[in-house]
Amino acid sequence: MSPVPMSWFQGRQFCRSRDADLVIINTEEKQKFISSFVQEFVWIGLSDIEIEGNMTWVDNSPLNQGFWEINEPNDAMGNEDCVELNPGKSVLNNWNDIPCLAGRKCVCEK
Ligand SMILES: [Ca+2]
Ligand SMILES: [Ca+2]
Repeated sequence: MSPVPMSWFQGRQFCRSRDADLVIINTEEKQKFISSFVQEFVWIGLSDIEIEGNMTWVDNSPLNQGFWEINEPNDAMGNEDCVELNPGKSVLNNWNDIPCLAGRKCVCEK
């Protein structure tokens, strides 16, 4: 995890400079695992920066199973393209799309 909050883009750079990338969560097991140790809002490696409404992982794989909060992703104000995980919400429904320039710590994975 990064020690301080940063934008999604900076978070990606932070991870990549460590020979890693933002975390990809493609199973329920992994979702539970990440949610179990994270204690604040964090970035995960999911966004619809490229094509609005088309959520993709940082390795360009498509999103198969999402663990969204209720009524998310909502692209609020047409300006929410990056995804945070909020450990305060229920484990299988804790993702939200928010503005990519918001400050969040990030979870990296090798
Ligand atoms: Ca969006
Ligand atoms: Ca949202």
